[in-house]
Amino acid sequence: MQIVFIGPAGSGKTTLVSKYGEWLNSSNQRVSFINLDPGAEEVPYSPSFDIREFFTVEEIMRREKLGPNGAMIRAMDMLAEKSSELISKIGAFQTDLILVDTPGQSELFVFRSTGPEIVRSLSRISRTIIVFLIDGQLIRFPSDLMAMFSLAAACKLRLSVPLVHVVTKTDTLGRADLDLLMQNPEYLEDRIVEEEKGLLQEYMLEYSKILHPILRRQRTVFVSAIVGTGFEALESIIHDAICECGDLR
Ligand SMILES: Nc1nc2c(ncn2[C@@H]2O[C@H](COP(=O)(O)OP(=O)(O)OP(=O)(O)O)[C@@H](O)[C@H]2O)c(=O)[nH]1
Ligand SMILES: [Mg+2]
Repeated sequence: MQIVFIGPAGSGKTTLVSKYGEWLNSSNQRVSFINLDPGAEEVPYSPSFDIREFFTVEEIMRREKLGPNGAMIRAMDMLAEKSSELISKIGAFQTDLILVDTPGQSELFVFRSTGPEIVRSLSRISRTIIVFLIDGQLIRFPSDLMAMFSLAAACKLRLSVPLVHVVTKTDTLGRADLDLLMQNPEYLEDRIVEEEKGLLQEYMLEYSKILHPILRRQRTVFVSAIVGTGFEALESIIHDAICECGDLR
């Protein structure tokens, strides 16, 4: 099974890949790591495949005289050229689980063609699931919650494989309010009415009606990669989502 970690820049992908991988290893599951971020400086795990063996964003910037965004776009196109090599290598891995770390600028991976192509190819090898990371520190208002879950929904639509939500960095959060925002529609609506006005308030109330059934149907896991909490719940939600009889597809 391949687990692809995707989320906005700095949401904690690399740290979670590393710590969750260590945790799985310590419970006798054989894990391989893949780094698909050509912009990464260092990664805290030993990758079995690392895109930086082929190119890095820094090299591309120098060689092609591009800025960081242009170089990252170029890198995604070059990653697409390497995808058949990547897929055949992964096909030969002997491990139970493959954890895939993705680029910091997730929008370039998700919204250009490369990410969807790679995920499609991975899902032909074996079951593939997206873990979508939401940085808990960035959710303070209803609009933050809506924006983050909309991004997750866009990611699910683009990549067409099961996706689970994970709120990260929970060691830095008071969770109660976040739980209420996600699980209690009345609380979310009250906050919208208190904090927003006019057309935006109307829009958000409408939108919350769409979001809530989704949040209710799909559990969200809370983790702290640094402290190492929430890993059992993450494993269980991943298992539910890939299980054909699960209800999360
Ligand atoms: N407090 C806390 N900080 C965390 C946690 N996980 C990650 N961080 C911090 O968040 C920052 C970003 O973490 P990364 O793992 O590099 O995030 P990323 O999504 O891989 O970042 P990019 O690849 O640059 O997009 C680092 O400073 C981490 O130490 C966590 O569970 N708790
Ligand atoms: Mg990273």
